Amino acid sequence: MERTLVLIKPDAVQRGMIGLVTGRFESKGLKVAGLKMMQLTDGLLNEHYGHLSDKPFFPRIKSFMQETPVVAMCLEGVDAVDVVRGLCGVTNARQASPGTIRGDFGMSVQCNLVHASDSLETARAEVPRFFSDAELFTYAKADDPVVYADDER
Ligand code: IDP
Ligand code: MG
Repeated sequence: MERTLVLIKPDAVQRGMIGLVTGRFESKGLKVAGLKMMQLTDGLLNEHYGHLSDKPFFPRIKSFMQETPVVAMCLEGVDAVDVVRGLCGVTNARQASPGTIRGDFGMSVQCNLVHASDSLETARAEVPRFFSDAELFTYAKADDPVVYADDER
């Protein structure tokens, strides 16, 4: 099982889509291992978006991500990193495929509703950046046996 980080961004919070976005992941069969609301700090965003620090839009994305609290979520499942990225769609929401969260609900590059870890290596850095061990839960879920075949888990 993999674990990956999702952030529900301020545009989705402002638009009342926390439940809708969370529901997409739950309906897919991903397990919520951690979930909380957070007001992101400059320090955390400098770390989280460090790979974009030389981009002209870096200050804008930092202030955008602080406009409201975000919802941070750790999702668990087989191939969870790729599955979650696929559910989100490509960065530019206007180009994201219908059926994805960004493709169905977004019109912007910046305001694209969700963040999702882009690789297993990134997820392994991002999950502990946002969640302590005590905030992550391992539990059996009633639908586990029907979400996967026995040899897939
Ligand atoms: P990703 O979220 O699809 O992984 P990244 O390239 O990691 O995309 O960029 C992080 C976030 O920065 C994007 O989700 C988007 O909100 C914002 N962003 C990326 N490129 C641009 C841009 O060209 N203009 C404005 N914002 C951007
Ligand atoms: Mg990214």
